[in-house]
Amino acid sequence: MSAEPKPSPARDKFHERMHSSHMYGLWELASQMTPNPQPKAIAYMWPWSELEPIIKASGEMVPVGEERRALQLFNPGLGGRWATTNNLIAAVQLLLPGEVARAHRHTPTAIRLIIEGSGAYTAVDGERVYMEPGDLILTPSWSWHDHGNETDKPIIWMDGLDIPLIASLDAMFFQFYSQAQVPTTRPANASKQLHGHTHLTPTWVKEKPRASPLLLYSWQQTREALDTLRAQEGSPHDGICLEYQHPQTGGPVMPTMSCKVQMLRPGERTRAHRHTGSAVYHIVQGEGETIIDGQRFSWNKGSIIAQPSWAVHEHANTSTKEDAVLFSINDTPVLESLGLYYEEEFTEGGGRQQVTSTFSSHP
Ligand code: GTQ
Ligand code: FE2
Repeated sequence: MSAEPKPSPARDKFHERMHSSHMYGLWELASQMTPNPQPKAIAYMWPWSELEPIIKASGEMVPVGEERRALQLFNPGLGGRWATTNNLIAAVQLLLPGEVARAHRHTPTAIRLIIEGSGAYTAVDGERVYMEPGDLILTPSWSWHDHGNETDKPIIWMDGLDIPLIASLDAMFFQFYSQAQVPTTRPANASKQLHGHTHLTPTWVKEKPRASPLLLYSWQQTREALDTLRAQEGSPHDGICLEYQHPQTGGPVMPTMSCKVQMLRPGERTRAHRHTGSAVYHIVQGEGETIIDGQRFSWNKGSIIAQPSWAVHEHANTSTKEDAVLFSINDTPVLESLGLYYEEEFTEGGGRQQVTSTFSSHP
């Protein structure tokens, strides 16, 4: 450790001169090279009891105009930045009977996880993808999309996007379509008919897009998979946890975002771990708690939780009778593709006694 230089008027003057020329000394910045990630985003929960009345009131207070009726969840640690975690935004969107959210496209990638209502659609590049509760629907980067609700009931879903990441990469592009909706050019749920057959991929399709060509991952299939795997040990950190796959590559559904679903069986509690990359959870069913960096969040159906990078986390199903199911989005594909994915696990839940680093190069 070098001793702090003594303050002196000459040295102060030198610093002023340097700053006014838009220069900073590394000696002024060294504390920003932190020994480990120190996200500004905090762990935070929006309970459904808070989300639901506000999203429902938005239906009376705001029309669907140029923009969608989507409540963007701002992380309280990010000082008003449009972000739920450093790289991800989550939102809750409401579309009332008869409404159309006009067609647009943008470089940020989006996913929808249907919360409430049934039979409305998102149209993606001319294909209407119909929504049922628990379904995951993809909107790949730069694909045209509009939403429509021709049913007689409101529909509510969670949006997950990589808007903060794309903005920080200065790769944001956005366009409105010339009309309210893109003409339908393919049958409803065409991507599911073509690509939605587990381990059976159509040989005549030569195109392998970066984002999954399967746009609809139905809750029915997800539920069946979770049920079938119920007796397995599962992951010590995540229970029966499944990653949604790109059907042609086996990789994550999008280059920048991955989606997972996890079932915690009655009374199940997972072991704590941490890793680079942030996540947003949405509770599909059940009751339980997630402890993030020592802070306990008690959740129930509909709640949404932000988890920053490198935060120690563990989950528990606090019911002794019912399953709990968590859906989540994360930005780990970005970290992984850049060689920046690090993980530490803790042998005792939250106890932090014993640390195993996945990468020997990591301290
Ligand atoms: O539904 O297309 O929450 O473009 C944020 C940006 C939803 C959408 C959001 C979007 C959308
Ligand atoms: Fe959009």
